Amino acid sequence: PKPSADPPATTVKSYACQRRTPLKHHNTFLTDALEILAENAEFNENEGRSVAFRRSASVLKALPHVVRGMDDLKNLPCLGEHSVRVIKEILEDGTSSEVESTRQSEQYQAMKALTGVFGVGVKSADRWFREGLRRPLDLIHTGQKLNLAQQAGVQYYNDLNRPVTKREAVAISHIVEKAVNAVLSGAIITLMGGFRRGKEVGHDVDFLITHLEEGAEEGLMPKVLNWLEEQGLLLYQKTTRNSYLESKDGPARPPHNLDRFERCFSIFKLEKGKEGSGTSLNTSYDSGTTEGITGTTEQPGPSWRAVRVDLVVSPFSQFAFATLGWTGSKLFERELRRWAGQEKGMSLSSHALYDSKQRYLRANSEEEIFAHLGLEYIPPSERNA
Ligand code: TTP
Ligand code: MN
Ligand code: MN
Ligand code: MN
Repeated sequence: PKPSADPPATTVKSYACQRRTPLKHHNTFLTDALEILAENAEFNENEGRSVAFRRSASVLKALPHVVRGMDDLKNLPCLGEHSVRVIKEILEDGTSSEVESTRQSEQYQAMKALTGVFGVGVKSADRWFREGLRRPLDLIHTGQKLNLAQQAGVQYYNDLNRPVTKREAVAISHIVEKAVNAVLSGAIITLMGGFRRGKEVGHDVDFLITHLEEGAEEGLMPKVLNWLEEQGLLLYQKTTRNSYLESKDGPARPPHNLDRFERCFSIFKLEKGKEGSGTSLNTSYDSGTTEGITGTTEQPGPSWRAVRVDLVVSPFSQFAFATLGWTGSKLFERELRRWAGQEKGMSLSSHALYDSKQRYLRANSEEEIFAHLGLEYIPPSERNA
């Protein structure tokens, strides 16, 4: 067959939430390169640039074929001049000099290593980089003041940078189910994030917890955490309000929601060799319970590993929005909100959807939210934008 003599009329829609993006696609050699540049732009706190590269990469992920030449880019949306230049270089030379020099650069490597520590954001990493720090261990050697999250991040650095397998995610699910059921019966626990989109590995495990009876979920998070703590299963935890609530451009919403939607960033202690057995609970630990990360010098050894877990509790009335908001990918979420705002004059968050007249639009399922937004339903496995 002639490759691109007669380019197929592949119409790619311009918002990621209008397209199907499978987990495995045909253009990793290009998207990996563009995503290095996106990541580097994030390290330089250039959000506009970062999003532009991520959007370009995402368009290529949605293509049903390998990009072999510049003709294949005809009629594709979102490809800015810079991205096109990078793609052209890779198609012609096999690599892009900009991508390679970024990859090799001291700043990129140090920022990657430092932001790879749980609890370390771009701002801290950049400050430390400018002070001459390069590796996570430099934080210890130079006696940097670290908050509790960062202390845990350093302590469990190796484990937290090792991918979490689906098998381990299932084992963690069993623990979370046991914990939740111990303090409230009839709660619904759903695996979110990358694993819901079909990923085989992840950097953490995300859960959304709700209850059919509105209000029954109130006060659940502290009880669950207490239970986990008592069992010695928590290495670190911090509960915060949902970050979407902090954003100034979020939708108007009833103030009582502010206190009802909780999120917990945590690190679980997962016993090895218990995955898939249905229970990972075993009280024969080498040391007692831990409080935060204080009072423990124990390191992940042969018997257990540390796993990042995100827990979110949502009232049932917001469950569909929370489900959509916590499934990802991050770009897909961002594009959904941009679509809602720019194309529909609506306002979408992981709590609610408001129309252009600030009227709340009820939804009991993700399908209903897509319908409100005038979008074709995209299943989780096709949201890997
Ligand atoms: P992550 O766990 O960061 O990413 P992921 O699960 O897609 O991939 P990984 O394998 O690396 O873990 O985020 C999961 C989803 O949660 C993501 O779509 C964004 C969403 N989310 C937040 O991160 N913060 C929030 O406050 C809300 C409401 C959602
Ligand atoms: Mn995740
Ligand atoms: Mn991630
Ligand atoms: Mn997460």
